[in-house]
Amino acid sequence: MGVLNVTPDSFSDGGRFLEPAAALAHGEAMAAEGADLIDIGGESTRPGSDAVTAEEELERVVPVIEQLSVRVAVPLSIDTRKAAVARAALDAGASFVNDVSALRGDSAMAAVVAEAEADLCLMHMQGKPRTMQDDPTYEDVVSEVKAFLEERLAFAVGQDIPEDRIWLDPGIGFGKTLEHNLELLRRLDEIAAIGRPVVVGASRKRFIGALTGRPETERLAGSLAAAVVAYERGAAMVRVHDVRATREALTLAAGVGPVLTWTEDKD
Ligand code: HH2
Repeated sequence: MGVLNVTPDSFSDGGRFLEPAAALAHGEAMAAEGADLIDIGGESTRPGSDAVTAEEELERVVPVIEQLSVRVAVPLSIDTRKAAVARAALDAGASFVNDVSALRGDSAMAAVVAEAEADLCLMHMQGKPRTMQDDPTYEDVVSEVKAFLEERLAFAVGQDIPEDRIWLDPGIGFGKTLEHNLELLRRLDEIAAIGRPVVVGASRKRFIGALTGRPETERLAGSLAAAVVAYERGAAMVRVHDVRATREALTLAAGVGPVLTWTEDKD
């Protein structure tokens, strides 16, 4: 899943793709680099970010989705918490809704997704973007995120969204400390055990900078390591800024195949 942020303030690429022409060119480039899905967002959810109005979000994303959907064969995702934005994006050519609020942000969202027969990603977040990094606390981050995703999955299915259209995401960096993020990646197999495909968005995030000392634009090596680790522990999709490099890293990891457990008494 390639990230296309049509925003002035996203944490690693804010302002670069706010102009529709730049956004289209970047979307086409990611499709050519092998993205399987392009995730278009008009509102930053970085820690401390301010919400934007539906009108503003619509103005940013709809023209890009309309034009990109006729230029690339790759399916398009709308990254939004607002039902009105999701509906317009689906009408304009998107087929996947990436809702970082997991249907908690807008009570009309579930019906929009159900009616359009769209795919849906439900993501875990503790708190709200403005304050979520103030003091995130968990007894056991993995079991709490897992229980949340199971509850949201059941809720979505109860709202007539077929289970086989739903993806789950532990929400790396959304109300989590460095240790929480590492624990979620370490034990990602427990999230995958829910039985739905797992999405992981670790690309260029702050926890990578905390470990490597690198600014947002210099976190490719850490991001690739996170993608490979996530893949090996059961992620079905990774949400990334650097499509070509990630595809190459995952092609290598997939070529090697799954981790095998050594047993002494093999024939
Ligand atoms: N992370 C971001 C935004 N949307 N969606 C999912 N499903 N999973 C994620 O981890 C995720 C997401 C934040 O990254 P980015 O879009 O690059 O930045 P910003 O929110 O500042 O636009």
